[in-house]
Amino acid sequence: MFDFLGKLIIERPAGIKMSDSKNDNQFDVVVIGAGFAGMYMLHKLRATGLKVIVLEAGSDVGGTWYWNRYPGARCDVPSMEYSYSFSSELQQDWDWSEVMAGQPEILKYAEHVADRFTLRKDIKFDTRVKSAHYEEAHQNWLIHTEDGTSYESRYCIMATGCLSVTNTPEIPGAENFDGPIYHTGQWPHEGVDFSDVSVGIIGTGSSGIQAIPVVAEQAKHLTIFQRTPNYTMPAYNKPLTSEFREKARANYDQIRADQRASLAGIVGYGFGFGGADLVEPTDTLKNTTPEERAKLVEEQGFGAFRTFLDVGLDPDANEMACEMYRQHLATIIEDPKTAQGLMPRNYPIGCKRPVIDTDYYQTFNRDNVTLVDLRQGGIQQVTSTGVATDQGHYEVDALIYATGFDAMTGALERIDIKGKNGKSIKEEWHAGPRTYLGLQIHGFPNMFTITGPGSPSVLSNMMVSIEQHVDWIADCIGHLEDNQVRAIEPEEQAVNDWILHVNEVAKGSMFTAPSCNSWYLGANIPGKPRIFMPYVGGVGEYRNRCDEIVAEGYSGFTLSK
Ligand code: N01
Repeated sequence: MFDFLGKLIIERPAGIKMSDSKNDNQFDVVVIGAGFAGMYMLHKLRATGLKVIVLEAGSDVGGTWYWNRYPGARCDVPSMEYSYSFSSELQQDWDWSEVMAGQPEILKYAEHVADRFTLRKDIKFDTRVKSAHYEEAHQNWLIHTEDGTSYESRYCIMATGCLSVTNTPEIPGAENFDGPIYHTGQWPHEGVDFSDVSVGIIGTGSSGIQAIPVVAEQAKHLTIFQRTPNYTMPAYNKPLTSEFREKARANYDQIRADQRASLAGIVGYGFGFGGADLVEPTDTLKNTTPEERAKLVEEQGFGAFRTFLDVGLDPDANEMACEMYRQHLATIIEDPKTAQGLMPRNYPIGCKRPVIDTDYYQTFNRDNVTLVDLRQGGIQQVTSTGVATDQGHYEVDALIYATGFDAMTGALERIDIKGKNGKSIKEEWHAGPRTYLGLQIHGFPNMFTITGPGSPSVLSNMMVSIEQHVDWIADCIGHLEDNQVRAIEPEEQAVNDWILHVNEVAKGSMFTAPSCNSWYLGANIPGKPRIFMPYVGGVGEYRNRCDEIVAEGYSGFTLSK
């Protein structure tokens, strides 16, 4: 166990300034969260000689991979790309077993990193942060945890994750249900045995779509309550050969460089759709005839429209692609009514987060699976024995909520964060999140948000975006320390300009189409302001802008001595 009152003294590289002497609860930096962001932040800051602690609500490292242990949980980014690049030895040593790794393997990787870099000794687990208040008089952050401890720190770094606060809709009667209710995002660590159990699952986003095939294999019966069908593509996951791993490892420098310069932080090195390389779409779907489109669907299935550039830009071309999608779907599902029920309609492909699945649609051909298309009649209430809908009552013994997260802002707003003049983050963000670069908030000096709203974040391979932010923040703190600067915060005008830019680049994309309701827009949480939160301009462009800002002497930031 981590000995919190014990020694936090670490070896300081020669030439690096020692922090002032401090008592046990005074730090240079408090990092909140020990997922991949918090872990790397700790490793990086240690090298600067500052006194750092990480506070983590869970009992171990891993963040999203620690909590999301539902059956079928898997990453949809190739594992050799969804991994740290900061240590060449680490990336040469670690063997990924599959193209897209499952949750247990990714958690093992996080644990390995924690062991390898002895991270746990500076992480206080089972510690949930309740509040973080900026004390203007001392230019410090005062951080309180639920166990009643207070920490004082010059810098406060939020590594709280973008999809870490679960969304549990208040469905009337849920408290009267006789069986257990699970949430995919807070899955029991000991696992759940669904043998001989009739299970109901609410939600068909990435989590539901991953869990459904695996639960169906085990359960007596699985009833799927689907409000909005999703567009989902097969993952074509498979074991990695040692030849492939070796080849990728030999090319890691190039792969990492290409990731950093790309749009989404993914190169797709050898892992593209159906085993083919990823392609840059260039063709125009609107120039094709119905016969040509039908042929494409017959030959390429769900991949039929992947080479067409206008699908992402032109609503009419997008609707053609949606129709091609539905045509192929109809050929997979045996029961025509179920096929109709699974067909997404009235919103574009590319509005919601793309879903990658394993045997999702095939699952609906099983005898023990029932689809309840809630578009034909919604949920009225949960009863003691099941779920009552406008289409009738469905008996289930156990319920799974695969109902997602209060994304991007949820984890930050759940903490009582107050900046200058006692202004809360909730007040500052009452009309939606306002940041400069997704890294800092005006009026909250020395607080940083890793992969915060306004950065590429959830639109990218999170590992690439996490590493970029951590490196930027560590360099920034190093600059402040070297130049005896006491505080940094963005100018209000810089925030306004950045938000304008974030909205500008998202305009015209399918993400912000009027018919689109996604968690990117906050549309899944009642009362949440409808604002497109991540930065769509791409990780390469974004990185360049962040670097330019540093080269311009931190333009848009106020640095005070
Ligand atoms: O959550 P979601 P998720 N009654 O919000 C439904 C990442 N992730 O956990 O669409 C009935 O996407 C809701 O219906 P609707 C990934 O970024 C990644 O699945 O609002 N239904 C929807 O179907 C992903 O996008 C991986 O109409 C209700 C579902 O619940 C993000 O996490 C794996 C309802 C929620 O879908 C979130 O995915 C898993 C209600 N009252 C997650 N309330 C990979 O790496 C909500 N729903 C592969």
